[in-house]
Amino acid sequence: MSKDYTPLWKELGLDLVKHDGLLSVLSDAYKNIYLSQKNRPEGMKYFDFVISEVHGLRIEELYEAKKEKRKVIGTFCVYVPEELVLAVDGVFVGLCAGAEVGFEDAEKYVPRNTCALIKAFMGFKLSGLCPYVELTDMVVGETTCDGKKKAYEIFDEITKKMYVMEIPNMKNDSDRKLWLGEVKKFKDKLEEISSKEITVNLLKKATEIVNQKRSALQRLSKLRAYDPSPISGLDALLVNQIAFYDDPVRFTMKVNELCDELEERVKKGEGVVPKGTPRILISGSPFAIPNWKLHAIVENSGAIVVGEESCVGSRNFRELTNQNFNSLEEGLEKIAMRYMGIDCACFTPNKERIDNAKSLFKELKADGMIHYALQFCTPYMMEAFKIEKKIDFPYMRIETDYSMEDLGQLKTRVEAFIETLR
Ligand code: BJ8
Repeated sequence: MSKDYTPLWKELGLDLVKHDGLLSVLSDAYKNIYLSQKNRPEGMKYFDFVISEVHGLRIEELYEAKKEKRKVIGTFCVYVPEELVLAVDGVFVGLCAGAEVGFEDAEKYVPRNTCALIKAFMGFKLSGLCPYVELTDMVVGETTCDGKKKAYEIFDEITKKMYVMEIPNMKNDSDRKLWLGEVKKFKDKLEEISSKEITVNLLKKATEIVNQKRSALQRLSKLRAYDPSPISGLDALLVNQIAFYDDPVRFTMKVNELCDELEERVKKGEGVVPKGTPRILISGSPFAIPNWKLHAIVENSGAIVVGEESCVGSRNFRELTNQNFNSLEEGLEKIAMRYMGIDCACFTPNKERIDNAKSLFKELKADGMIHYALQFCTPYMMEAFKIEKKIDFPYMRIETDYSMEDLGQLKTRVEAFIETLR
């Protein structure tokens, strides 16, 4: 880190001893998994820097933003409309949920058989390890899976900061109407806590910023379709993870710079692996940072990950919000419509996801798909079977969590799958 942030962490009430331990484990993992990769694009240096300052500079930026009376809004799901947060000049951040941290503490509040993502966000908070959650003015949850819904009730008792948006389970006209109402209520809530009014121009500007960010991520995704791929799956995953907490304008600029470099690589036929390396599309539960486990296994087994059909991936950037609106009402409708298009497994029916996964597979010229579900994530575990019956390409199902206990077993299975693709 560029300086000592201990006074800031102390002020935020973090457990300094445990926090030091966490940072040192993270830094070792990053060195082993990321910095050991060969032939990385120069443009990844920015993202390495962001990671090295994930609990440093970015936290200081958020702290400064709060001093300027800007509101920091924490989220756990891609259904929460970022545009509205930016329209009140707020800061939008995805909260820590991707590591096996504080599980013992979490299990005092939720059953052991809860998905790792939920236990992680509870654990990070309960063990005093997430500076982001301490800086938030409001944490926005959503009624997606049952685990999250119930965990948010408990999280509210602990943090007193929760605001929950009701996400319908279906996509009929009445559900869309309900969702539009929720988007409007969220706008009102943001206006209330920030004492700022969202005008049509502010909403347009915010929509443009978010669209530009998603367009940059789309551009990165398209570049991964080349064989050889100019970037590793691990690096592309990292960029997609950082999309949830970096400043959106700076992030977009850096992703576009990275893409310029990758385009040059493509022109020269340069890649991070030899042409013809087996190409894997991963589909399923989200990869909250720093969950790099499956990508590391795949890429250390002689294949390359070329895409993520996931919320930390295509589900986050596939659709832009229609910017052609002339009134606030129309703008809110376009936003509601855009987010209702997301194909999370929490919806029923959810045929779009199968269609989207199939077309992404084709677009990215993948050779095989690995369906990844976090253990106890019923929606994705169930859909894994459904997808298997509807596709005609090589496919394997994996259920895992954040622990390293099943590493050997997973590696054996993944290697065997990759072997069949050669
Ligand atoms: S839109 S995937 S981010 S809900 S992994 S907590 S589903 S039991 S995270 Fe998600 Fe929004 Fe859907 Fe995406 Fe539950 Fe599954 Fe755990 Fe999950």
